[in-house]
Amino acid sequence: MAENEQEYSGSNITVLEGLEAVRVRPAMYIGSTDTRGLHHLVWEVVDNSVDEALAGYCNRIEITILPNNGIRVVDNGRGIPTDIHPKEKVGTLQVVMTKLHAGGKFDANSYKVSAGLHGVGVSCVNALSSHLIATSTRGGKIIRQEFGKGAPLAPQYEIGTVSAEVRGTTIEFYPDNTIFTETVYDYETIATRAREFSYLNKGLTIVVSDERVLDPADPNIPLKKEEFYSPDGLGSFVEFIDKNRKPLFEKPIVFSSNAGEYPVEIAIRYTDSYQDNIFSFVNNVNTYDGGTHVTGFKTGLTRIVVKHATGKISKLKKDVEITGADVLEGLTAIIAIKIPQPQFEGQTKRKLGNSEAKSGVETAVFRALDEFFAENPSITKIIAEKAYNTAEGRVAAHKAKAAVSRKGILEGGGLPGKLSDCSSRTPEKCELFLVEGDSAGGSAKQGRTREFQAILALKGKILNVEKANDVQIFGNDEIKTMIQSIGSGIKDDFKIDKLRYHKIIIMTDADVDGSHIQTLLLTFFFRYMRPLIDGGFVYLATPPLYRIKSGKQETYHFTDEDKDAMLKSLRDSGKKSELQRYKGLGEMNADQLASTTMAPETRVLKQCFVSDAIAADQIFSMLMGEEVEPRRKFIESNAYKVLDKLDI
Ligand code: 0RA
Repeated sequence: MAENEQEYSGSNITVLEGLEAVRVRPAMYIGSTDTRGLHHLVWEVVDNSVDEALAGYCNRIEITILPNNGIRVVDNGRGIPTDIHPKEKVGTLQVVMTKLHAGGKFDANSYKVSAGLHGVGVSCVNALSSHLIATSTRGGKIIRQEFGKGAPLAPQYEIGTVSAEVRGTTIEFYPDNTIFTETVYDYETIATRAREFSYLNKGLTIVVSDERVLDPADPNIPLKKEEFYSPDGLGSFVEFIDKNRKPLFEKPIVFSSNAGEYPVEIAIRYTDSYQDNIFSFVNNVNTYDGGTHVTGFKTGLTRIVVKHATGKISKLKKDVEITGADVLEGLTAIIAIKIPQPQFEGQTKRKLGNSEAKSGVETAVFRALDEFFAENPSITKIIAEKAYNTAEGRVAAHKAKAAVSRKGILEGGGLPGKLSDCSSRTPEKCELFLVEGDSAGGSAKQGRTREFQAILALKGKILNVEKANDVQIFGNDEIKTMIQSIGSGIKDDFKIDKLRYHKIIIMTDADVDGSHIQTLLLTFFFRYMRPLIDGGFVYLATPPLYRIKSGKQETYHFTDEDKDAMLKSLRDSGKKSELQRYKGLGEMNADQLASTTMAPETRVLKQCFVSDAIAADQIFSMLMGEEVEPRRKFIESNAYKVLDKLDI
């Protein structure tokens, strides 16, 4: 036994050396140590369970948020092997949990889930957890091993026996709060991702529950618990995404095929939207920035729609030609491909690079839809008509755009007269304030630091881009001046190196209209200048809600609690106070606005980013879509919740 223990502690040391690297530079392995990194630990474990499902051994995964913000993931896969690993001479369970990149399966043929930062392995989760308990049920035995900061606390031990058919893995972990800056799990974030997983893996049941808040009537029941299961996968995913839009035909078109050597599954449908919504996945992981599979899809779709549309209704509209952009308008699509060795590109590694995926998907789409269109003439006609209508609109918009372009707006040429620009020409230093209303714009102009702060006052509400076509968008003055001032261009012509300000700060009144304007502007950025949001260039200013004056002392307060506390403390010390509630930015003079909301030393900015593109798309399509009443209600009651959801 003594010998055994010596051997054991020997391997212990090498383990520590391997995982120490993860603890020293956690961001290199999981992206960050904030709330994103914290949730990344969950995906890392669940990815392993989904791998078991992909390999056909698992159909149920349970994710539980535990009372002290630990996580438990249970699956009914094969269980992690617990025999002695031939090379490492310790239990395979320990090897999987402690060897970097040993992660999941050892056979090269399985589809390892690894996109972007995913796939670094469950050992990283172990390294970044103060405590982790791994339990494997296999061969009739339930075997457990516990770890602290990645190091085994003891050898594996048997905790019970079961019949041999019962198999599976349970990983319970507690993120190390000396590593993570945020340690509270968000139920919605986990549930959203679980829903996505269930659509992408039809037949797989994923249960998410939150044991932090239990039913007072029955303490065995968590108040939040959802079960995600989709018998038909991607088609339902499209319906879910489109739930706030009007579809042009009822059932999404779903097909699976081989893209060269890779299996690909695709679902598409058209709606009356002016946007396209393409979501792509490689091995179950969202490729937010697209890549070769998406390029191949677009090319294949354009070719096949043009082939079938021509001759159908071209007699009526023979003078317009359908282009790729016309085929994309109003399209909702999901592309899910499986690639054993995916290559990811770009700064965030969210873009597929494998060149063979392009031609593979293109051919797959062309062939599958060629057959579908031949067999479904009524749907083909709807799609053809939509594409021709869009093409006609585009030709009209081209004239509007050309007018804009001549003035250099899309090229970032001249600057609009309305812009009070800063004097610096170093974009990293420069800030653009988008200010609600001319009067606040005036105060902002007086209060700014001219060197690096530019002011653009916006008149009232800006155009709702969710409900406008390109003709209206390029004809809108507020939007034109914004595009011109920002300088980077839009959509496919967006060039980040032309960006004139690295902080774009939305400054509106702290009321319902103000949050509506924020949402309109964010919708515009999300749809037309998405890299601005992804790159973290967009911010919200937070003006104070109250000013309290007591003698010569003036204080500003951003929440009701804060204001009440101040009033109480003044009252308790027998001082008189005068309370002013700011109804709008315009009530502050230039000095006050500058010191409370604009000066870098004293202001509070909220950085806007979108953590989940599908959730964001739904919120924007709901908020900005056709249905007026639910939207109005939502904005009035929930405006700030919406922003929370977007991680703002
Ligand atoms: C190594 C080898 C095998 C499965 C696993 C690891 C495995 C890891 C995790 C993590 C969470 N759930 C998991 N389920 C399985 C293959 C086992 C075999 O060949 O039987």
